[in-house]
Amino acid sequence: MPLLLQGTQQALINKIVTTTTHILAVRTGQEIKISNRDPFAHNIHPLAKVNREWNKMQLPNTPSFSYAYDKAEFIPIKCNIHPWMHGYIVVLNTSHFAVTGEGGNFSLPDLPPGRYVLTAWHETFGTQSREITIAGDESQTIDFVFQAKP
Ligand SMILES: [Cu+2]
Repeated sequence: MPLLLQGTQQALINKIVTTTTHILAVRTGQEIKISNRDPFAHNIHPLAKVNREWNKMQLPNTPSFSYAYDKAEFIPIKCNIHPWMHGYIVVLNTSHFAVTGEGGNFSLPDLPPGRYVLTAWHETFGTQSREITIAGDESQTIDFVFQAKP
């Protein structure tokens, strides 16, 4: 089971393991709220290399705590107690990002006109980038195809 990560403005890491995504994307400096709703302890351990690495024991029925990362980084996160719990915190220098939903769809609403490098990242299949130009009020469909390795 993955570590459940979810969040919007105030991101929340919730360790009850019931959903499909285990990727949390935030901006640099954005607060990530980490809470334990399970009746047992976790040791939350983001494996940062560019940012500071830390781990923290979180007992049941204890208050949530918050953390923000200063630098952009793709940070694997695990629980030191439960080896099946893992996910990623993706810290980005841009506010234009999305985590794909079921079916792999994403949207980037309110992207101002301009030229962009659009990068798709998958934890197993790596990254693909494409230059796009957005003019005016248009909307574009961009498809990325990742090949599963045999
Ligand atoms: Cu755990």
